[in-house]
Amino acid sequence: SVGIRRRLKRFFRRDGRALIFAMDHGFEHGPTDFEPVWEHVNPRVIIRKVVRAGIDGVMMLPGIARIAGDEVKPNVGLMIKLTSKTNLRPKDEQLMQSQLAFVDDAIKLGADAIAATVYWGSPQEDAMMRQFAEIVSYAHDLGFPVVQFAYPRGPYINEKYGKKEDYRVVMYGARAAAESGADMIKTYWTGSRETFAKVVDAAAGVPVLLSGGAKTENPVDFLKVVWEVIEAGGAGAVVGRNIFQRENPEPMIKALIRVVHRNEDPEEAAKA
Ligand code: FBP
Repeated sequence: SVGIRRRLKRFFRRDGRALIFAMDHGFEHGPTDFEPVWEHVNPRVIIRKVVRAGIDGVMMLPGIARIAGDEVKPNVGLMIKLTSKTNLRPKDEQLMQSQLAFVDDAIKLGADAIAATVYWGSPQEDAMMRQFAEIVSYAHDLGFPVVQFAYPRGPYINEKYGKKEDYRVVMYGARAAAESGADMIKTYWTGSRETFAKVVDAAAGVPVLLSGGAKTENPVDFLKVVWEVIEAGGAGAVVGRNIFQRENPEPMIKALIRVVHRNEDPEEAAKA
């Protein structure tokens, strides 16, 4: 619908690419993720910084939007994620995300897009698929785009492919995300431009964004991955730890913008 298309454009610049800040870690990993730069445990502080630095969009859970939604200026896309899990759960229940709020709640908080995770290959894949179907059907009815964090993980994946970052697994997840109605896909780095290009192809035109991953010691190492993603036809990146675990996130955000939107060489972008 036109509503979905218009709202999607709030995240992407004219080049069709986006740099989005992720901040659901306090719930998903626990507040220890903020210990490297403790003042960033305060969502208002870090969101103000990333917005000032020129980020295109931000992703958060509903409660963080209640606390810090005012910091997200109207020209910045707001993505509200409706599923999560804590790291406190028993290990055999870690392969499931539960719904902690509803599409209506996200809309009331001013969301431009709704986000939800699916662990493809999980023993609870069936429940997660149903959860995603309910979210996507309701959100689409109201004209809201849905972002799927398509994260394949599960015992059979490890047995058959060795690791969840194997491109055959990642592109399978991206394809399943596209086929289940996602308007944007967020997924893992596959290790090379050639393999990531296949992930992009498998998504059949649905924009694919990189999921940041753990902070790299050297910022250039992360910029290089994002550069490869862009060269592979990826639509940008959703980045958490590589931003908020840095004392001053601004240079990293500015460098990421140069790489994502100007295809700038990572070494040059890091120096600028
Ligand atoms: P990062 O850039 O810090 O990796 O954030 C992306 C993200 O998807 C978060 O939204 C989420 O909390 C986290 O990674 C999940 O990571 P995992 O499930 O791999 O521990």
